Amino acid sequence: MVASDEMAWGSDLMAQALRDLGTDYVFLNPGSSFRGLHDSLANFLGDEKPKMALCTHEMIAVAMAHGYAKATGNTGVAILHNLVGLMNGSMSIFNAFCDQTPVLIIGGSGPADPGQRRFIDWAHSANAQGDLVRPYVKWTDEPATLDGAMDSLLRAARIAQTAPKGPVYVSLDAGLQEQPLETSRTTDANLTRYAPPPPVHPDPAAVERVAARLLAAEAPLIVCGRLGIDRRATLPLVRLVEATGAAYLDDRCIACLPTRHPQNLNGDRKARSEADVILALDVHDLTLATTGYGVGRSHIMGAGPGSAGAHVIDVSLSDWFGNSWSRFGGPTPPRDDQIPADPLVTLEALADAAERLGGDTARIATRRDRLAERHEAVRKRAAETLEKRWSDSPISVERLTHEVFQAVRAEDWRLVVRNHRSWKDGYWAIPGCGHYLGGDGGGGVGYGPGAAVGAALGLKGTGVLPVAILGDGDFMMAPGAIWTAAHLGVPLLMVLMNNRSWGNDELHQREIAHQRGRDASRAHIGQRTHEPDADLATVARGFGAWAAGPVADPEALAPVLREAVERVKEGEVAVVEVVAQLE
Ligand SMILES: Cc1ncc(C[n+]2csc(CCOP(=O)(O)OP(=O)(O)O)c2C)c(N)n1
Repeated sequence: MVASDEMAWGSDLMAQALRDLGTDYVFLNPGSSFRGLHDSLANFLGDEKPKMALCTHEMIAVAMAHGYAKATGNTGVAILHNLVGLMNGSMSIFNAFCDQTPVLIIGGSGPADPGQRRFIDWAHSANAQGDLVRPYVKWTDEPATLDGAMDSLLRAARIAQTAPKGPVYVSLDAGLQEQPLETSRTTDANLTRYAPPPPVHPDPAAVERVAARLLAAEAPLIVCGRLGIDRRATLPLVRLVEATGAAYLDDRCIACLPTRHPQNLNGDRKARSEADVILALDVHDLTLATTGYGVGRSHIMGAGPGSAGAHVIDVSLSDWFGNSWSRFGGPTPPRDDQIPADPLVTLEALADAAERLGGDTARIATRRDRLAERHEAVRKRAAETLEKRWSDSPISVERLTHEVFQAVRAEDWRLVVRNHRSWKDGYWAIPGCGHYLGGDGGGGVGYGPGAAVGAALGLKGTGVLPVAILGDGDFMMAPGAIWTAAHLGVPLLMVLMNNRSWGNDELHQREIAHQRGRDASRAHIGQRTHEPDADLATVARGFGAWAAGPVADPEALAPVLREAVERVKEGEVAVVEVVAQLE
């Protein structure tokens, strides 16, 4: 019998490689295709670095790795059982791909040797298992030897962290995992030599040109995207916005510039159409950022005026995004200038250049004053709407958004997930990049619970209070994430915006009924989760959370949220179910 702390099996070496790569957690649902690796994690590494985070569904496991990666900047690692686990996890892999998030998916597979297969291994093995997810990962491999597995893990980790980042898939053959090591092995501990490449710097001439163009513009607009999850971006973004006097908008599902900055025009419908120069920073769908999609084909080349009016500058690595399969990212966007370089480094260079060049300072000051008035007008409208809908029952989305912020504003909070369809601008004071971790990326519902718990796990022990605001539909697809949070003692405030409907799609049914002149009062059929009303607080409690609700009385909301925050500060996962309006 070999002592458990002695490296003796193929999977011991694989587990050691995961530790060497800096993996603190692996998110998994178990399966015999990685029972060797599972044993090595439990017995050889003692369930520490990495620690196993047991999940109730593979969709949740990958979403947790996704959220964890966004909260920490490290690669999230999930282990999925052969084909069936991979199938369950595939939608979340797609989300991580679209969200350009580094996630290492380890698959169990095989055994490749037919002589070692049980009946179920035949059914659960594909000749090329990675085919299932190849279109939406950056790389796949199915190494045939142990040396191959070591090289594959290193390569996968590097590719995942190379910008544009994304998920990678490596399946480790069960036979290799269970193979005894014939000679004593070590892993190469000097991992810095395998590090991803440093950021690509911009062409200085292009930086000068773009800064000058922004300064000379009549109505410049800056739109910032994925860069918004990186806290380091706040200061240079503020500097660039102020030096150029540009209007500012967040790209979809992100928050970058401080929301109270007077040039922040989120919520102002005209900001986009008025612009004569648009700088898009790390924006994946340039058409959406520059024109917004309307109904019709006006954004397709030759089909209408599109974004021809504005001079569009693209600062991103989008052309390097390895997307050979889908049209994710929108129609082929027209661009007048581009800087294909690291967005953060370029942003810093642009801020320096704009400050140095200066421009017409009086004109820029006037522009900033005008923007400040419009910024205040958006705030005023938000305050008026809140007042008007203050006592609504079910609780209005505005009041819900407002009350959650009031409950956490004194804490060092992070908004780890929010239901972006019903998010209302104007109620949260977001101090800048990194305070909201952005959306699901690919629009796959079921992301929220796992991503929130994964992010909160990444933030555990930092003193930060993680907050998630989820739709009831999103929650109902993956409520088991709560169990993992309770099991691992993950502090998290999760607010469920329960409109008792797959609201986004109920609205679609209303629209189509109107278009067709049909009865829109039937739009709720096949959409509402009523009769019976699901009691989500009880579900959360059943998974081990502290939970309150359903809260229907608007006056009861603030005290319940305050109590929930106290629970989170004591280290618990607290779920508050709120009965909310659809719009
Ligand atoms: C996996 C998946 N299934 C279905 C959809 C279609 N869809 C988009 S939003 C949505 C409703 C989500 O409901 P909920 O989370 O309650 O949010 P609400 O729209 O009510 O605010 C659905 C079903 C999707 N995007 N992804």
